[in-house]
Amino acid sequence: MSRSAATTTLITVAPTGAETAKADVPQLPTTLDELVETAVRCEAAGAAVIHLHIRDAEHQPTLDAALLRASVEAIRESTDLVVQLSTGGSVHDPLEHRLAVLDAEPDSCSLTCGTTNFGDDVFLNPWPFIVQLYRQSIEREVVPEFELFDLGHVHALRRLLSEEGLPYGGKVHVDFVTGVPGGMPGTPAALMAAVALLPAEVTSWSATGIGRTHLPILAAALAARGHLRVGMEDNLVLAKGQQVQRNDELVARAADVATLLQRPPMSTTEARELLNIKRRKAS
Ligand code: KMH
Ligand code: ZN
Repeated sequence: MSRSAATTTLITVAPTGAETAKADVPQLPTTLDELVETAVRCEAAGAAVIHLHIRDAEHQPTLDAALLRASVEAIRESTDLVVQLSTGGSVHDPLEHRLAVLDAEPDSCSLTCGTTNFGDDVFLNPWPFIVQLYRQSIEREVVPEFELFDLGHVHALRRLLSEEGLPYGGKVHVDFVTGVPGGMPGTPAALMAAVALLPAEVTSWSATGIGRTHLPILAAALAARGHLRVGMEDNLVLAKGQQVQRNDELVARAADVATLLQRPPMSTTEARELLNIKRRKAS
């Protein structure tokens, strides 16, 4: 019998991000070999989607076109994970470089629905950029994941869908990124307020909490029939005094909690159906 999205959990792993320095956290996967090994381990632990930021030879965030393409291809060759490239990059990346990310032909891309304060920095997402990236994702047949850092972003998503129509594939998947200093707090109350405002077109949602908000948001999302994003982009601490050593530790814990709550991890095939991902890998 096939399982439904209501009885399973989509787990996305965000293994690297753009904010943590390799020098501070040497176990952060930054090289292509480390990323592939991480992807393989996380798939085995229950992840179905990988949200990818890449680093250059000096471990600095980069949107280098060749490296992006090589990373997508290498992960595709070694796993069946849905490969989602970040179009958020780092707060220092120019908008035109972020638009060019889709040239690497990922399965999915992140698409943040508004500008947000990001610690002491600003994560810039002006409306014309959002529309341009959205139109480009439709043209390139890439499924966007709408990243919402604040209640205003929920409303911007409503406007985007009503003015521009449905995304490629027709499914609307949202990820709430909570607990960023400058965005919505990582509390169950804030998450539930945001969920309540989602437009009717949304077909699935997941949530992540930055840092210490990670576990409360994981529990709240599962309780409210949402899906999960975990990973070292968002959280570097497994428990008090215990640093995360590998991303699959976070995936395995999320899978355990989800299974305990009778919603075990979704397979990659089920995730592809949920998100209506175009098959790009030669089978
Ligand atoms: N690194 C943040 C500035 C995304 O991946 O689309 C943006 C971010 C969102 O991580
Ligand atoms: Zn990201």
